[in-house]
Amino acid sequence: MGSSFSNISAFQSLHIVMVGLDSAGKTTVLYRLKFNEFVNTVPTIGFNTEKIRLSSGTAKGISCHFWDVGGQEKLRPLWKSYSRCTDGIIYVVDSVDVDRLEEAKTELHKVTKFAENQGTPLLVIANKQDLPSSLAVADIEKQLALQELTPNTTYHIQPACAIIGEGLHEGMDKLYEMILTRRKSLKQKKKR
Ligand code: G3D
Ligand code: MG
Repeated sequence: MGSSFSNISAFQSLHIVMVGLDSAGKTTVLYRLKFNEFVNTVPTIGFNTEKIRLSSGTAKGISCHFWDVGGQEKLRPLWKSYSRCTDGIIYVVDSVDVDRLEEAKTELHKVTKFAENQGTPLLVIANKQDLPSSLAVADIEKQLALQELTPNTTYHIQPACAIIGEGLHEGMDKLYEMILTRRKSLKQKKKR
């Protein structure tokens, strides 16, 4: 592991919450990362949680405690309590579900505006890129208005296909980098 990644111990777990509209592919992402294979999902009523040691990329060996919270409308009020004070937020978007992109945008902006989430690094997974009608990442970034998120939200948008796992480790590496950068700047602020 490179020196810039050496200040999170392999024994320390990062706390990551995964939210997004129902059927975006959150649970598929979770079990793909956990088992390195496709697991058939059923709609999540409540949440799933897994401790996963990342197996690839620059974040290899880093342990993450994931919370995958159901995305149906009646479950979304739960997102506030699950996302508060986490190390990172993953927001999964269905790149084909153009009709609900506006709804996805509204819900995402709500989550990043919670006081407890100020500054929490955000990984947006533009999922289902394997489907021919999937929107390009640049379009999704624009439609979700990611650049309008509060000024202190650092984000990365990652094209992915959770079914085969493509893009997931790249995305996790970016999230990990953003988490490290944030920790460093919080430490420096404390010293001042
Ligand atoms: P959720 O947890 O966000 O609600 P799920 O979503 O993980 O349950 O996935 C919802 C559906 O999307 C599932 O199909 C799942 O197989 C599918 N899916 C997830 N990721 C991808 C992907 O990258 N590409 C494609 N093509 N499909 C994906 P079903 O048929 O079980 O509803
Ligand atoms: Mg689910």
